Parts: sequence; C-alpha cells; structure tokens
Amino acid sequence: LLMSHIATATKVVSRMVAKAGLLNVLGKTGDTNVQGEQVTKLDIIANDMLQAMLDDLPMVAATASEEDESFVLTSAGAMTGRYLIAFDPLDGSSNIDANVSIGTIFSVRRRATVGTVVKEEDFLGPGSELVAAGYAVYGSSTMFVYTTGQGVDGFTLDPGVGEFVLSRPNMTLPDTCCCFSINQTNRNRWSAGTRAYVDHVLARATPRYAKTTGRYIGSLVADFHRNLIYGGIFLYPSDSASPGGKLRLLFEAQPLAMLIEQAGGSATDGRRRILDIVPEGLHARAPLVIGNTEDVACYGELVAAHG
Ligand code: P6P
Repeated sequence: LLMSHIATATKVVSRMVAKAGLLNVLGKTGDTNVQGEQVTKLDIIANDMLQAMLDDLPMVAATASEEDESFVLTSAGAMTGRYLIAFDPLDGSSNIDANVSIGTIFSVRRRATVGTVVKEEDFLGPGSELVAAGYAVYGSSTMFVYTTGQGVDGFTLDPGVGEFVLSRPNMTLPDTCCCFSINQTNRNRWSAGTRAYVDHVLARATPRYAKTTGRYIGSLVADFHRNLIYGGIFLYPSDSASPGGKLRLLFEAQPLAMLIEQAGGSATDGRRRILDIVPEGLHARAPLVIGNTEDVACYGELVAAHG
C-alpha cells in the first residue's frame, strides 16, 4: 500500500512534468529552499503531491523532503506509524525548462520504536537500515525503479492505462564501464586522487576503459538510470568548492546506494561505503562515487594513493 501510494504520486508528477510547458508551471517561484537553491514551481507541486499521498497512510509516521527544513508528521500515523519516508521530490529540477529528464528519489526507513513522538534523529540512521528505496525518472518514458532488499525491478508507465508495467525485472548492473559521468568543469577543484582517476579513464590505457565514453546530463536520476542500464560510474566527488560533497546523503546518496548494491554495484564517498555513513542532519551532504564495483574500487585506490 505504501509503495502504491508513492507510485501514484509519481504518476501525477509525471503528468505535470509532461504538460509543464502547457500548464504554465515552468520557471521559478522566486523562493530559495533550505539548500539555498532556487525553487521551481514543479518542485513545489511534486513536494506537495508526495506529502499529500503519504499523509493519510497510518503506517507512515513522518516524511522528510529535500525541499523542507524539517520533517513533517502525517495526519494518520504520527504516533503509530512504523515508517519514515525521505524524498527528493524533483531532482534535477534546474533542467526542467530545457526538457531534460528529471526524477523523484525516495527511501523508506522503519522506526526503531512507535508510540513516541518522531524526532529528527529517527531519520538519521545509516542507509544500511533502509527497508526500501527507489526513484521515478521522467524521461522519454516514465520509469519507476525500486528495491525492498530483494533485487531491483523497473516498471514503465503506460500512460494509456495509467499503470506501471514491469518492463525490467531483476535489474543488474552490466559489468562494463560504458559511461563515465562527472562534471569536468570542476577539474581545478578536484583532489589529486580524483584527477588521477579521471586521467586514468581518459588515457584509455586499460582494456576496461578502452571504449568508455563520457556522459553527463546534470540530472542525477537520469545519469544514475543510464549507468544502471548500460554500466558505468558517476562521480560527484568532494572538491574545493564543496569539501563535503554537493549531493544530499539522506535524499539522494542513500537511496541510490541501496539500489546500486542491490543491482551488484557499489557506492562510496571516495573512502567509506555510503550505506555505512550516519547522517549528521537531515540535509547532510556527501561526496558520491557510484556504479560498477571495479570502477568505484579503482577510484578509491587512486584517492588512497594520491589524496
Ligand atoms: P552540477 C541537480 O541540481 C543536482 O542536484 C543533481 O541532480 C545533479 O547530478 C547535480 O546537481 C549536478 O550538479 O554542479 O554538475 O551542475
């Protein structure tokens, strides 16, 4: 029931995204969110939709959104609900006006205790404690990809029927580094280890990287989804401008790390397994290196050697 409510919310968001240009919901609201990012109208619509769809579920105690400073108690389950939901309602929303694929990312955590008032600390566990994680990607088609710890399944929305149809059962990461995804304009801000890894890939001196190509959409869900299908590595490492990384640990890194491990890959912050990191706050950030285990490990070795 919980997953179907989340899926239904993404169907509505999908429809809004598809009609954004016609419904005058493009553009910015003029506000900035807790991340200091400009808020787009669709961010608000997606955020409100997800919270509304979860508010009347008795099994959900509270939700936390990348868009909001603090968590929100649900009407139906604040004291008795067993689950906490964290989500990035519309990741990559800065790309909306350009019609680039964007997405919704979510994770589900079970409360250690029920019957007590939810505290922020209830959300701040390692990603290894998540019971479910997934995303919707609003692209040439809308896909819903999720795991409950028994592998990863992908569903494609049939707009004519309004249902998600199982289109990619048991998704596993192909063992090829097809795509290498990093914002190379940040090169001068990277550590020596990051530069060493990027130069190693670009040198194409090893069979593994002989045919690797560069792809960077600037929309995390789209970059992640492409690599999950084709194989590859995505990196948003720490750099001099964002030493703690840019991406959010709770709303982006943890759910994608659960998915990639369930699909046979790995996710680190360059040194530590993402799923082992305990968030210091709802809006904690983390460097993210995610994809094929061999490539994530190669990056880690060069960071260990070069700093
Ligand atoms: P940059 C989008 O704003 C986002 O949060 C992710 O979706 C994306 O991977 C990243 O930022 C892109 O950041 O600094 O390369 O533009």
